[in-house]
Amino acid sequence: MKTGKTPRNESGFALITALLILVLLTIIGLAAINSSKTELNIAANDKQHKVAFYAAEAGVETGRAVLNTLREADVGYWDLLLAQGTFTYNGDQLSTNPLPDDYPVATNNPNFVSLDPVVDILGSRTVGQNQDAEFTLLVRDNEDLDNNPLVDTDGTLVLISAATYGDAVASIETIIRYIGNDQYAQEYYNTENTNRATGAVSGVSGQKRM
Ligand SMILES: [Ca+2]
Ligand SMILES: [Ca+2]
Repeated sequence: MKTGKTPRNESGFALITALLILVLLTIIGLAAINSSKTELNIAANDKQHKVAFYAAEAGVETGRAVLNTLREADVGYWDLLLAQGTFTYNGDQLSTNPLPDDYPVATNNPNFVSLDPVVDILGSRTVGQNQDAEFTLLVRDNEDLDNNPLVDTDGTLVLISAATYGDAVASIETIIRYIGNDQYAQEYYNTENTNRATGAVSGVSGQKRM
């Protein structure tokens, strides 16, 4: 048996080099897959939030229509809504509910009442291709200087529409103003938020639509 150093094996060196390249390519591939997954997640979150936002927008339109219709029918209905009183409209018994504990967005005013029971009788709160986005509506009196949050003296209310779609929540707070018999309403978008950190659309504060 021969003793001494074994000569270096060049095919072994090539094998190690090939393995190193293979590991490197695998790492690059995995990083690319990871990056693609992140991009897909961002796109999915963005879509969810956009659907939620437009559902909230639909809620604003519905709330505005319901409030204007009721106001048109009887000037006292808004006060009954604020005070959670029961009244009859077109044969239906209507009444608001207290501010729900599980409302999807924070409100800083306990005078909000839920308009949902009224909307559920007069219309629908689900929207979207598969009716899988849902909005929920709150209403309260604005600060109309009569020291009474249960009585509206200036034809103006605050409406919040919060919509959920998947994990996303979007809310819009608006001012609904009724002037004369014109069914006039004015909206200010002044809140807009989401539970999702990624994919949130930019804020729309200060936008005004007549
Ligand atoms: Ca008032
Ligand atoms: Ca008012």
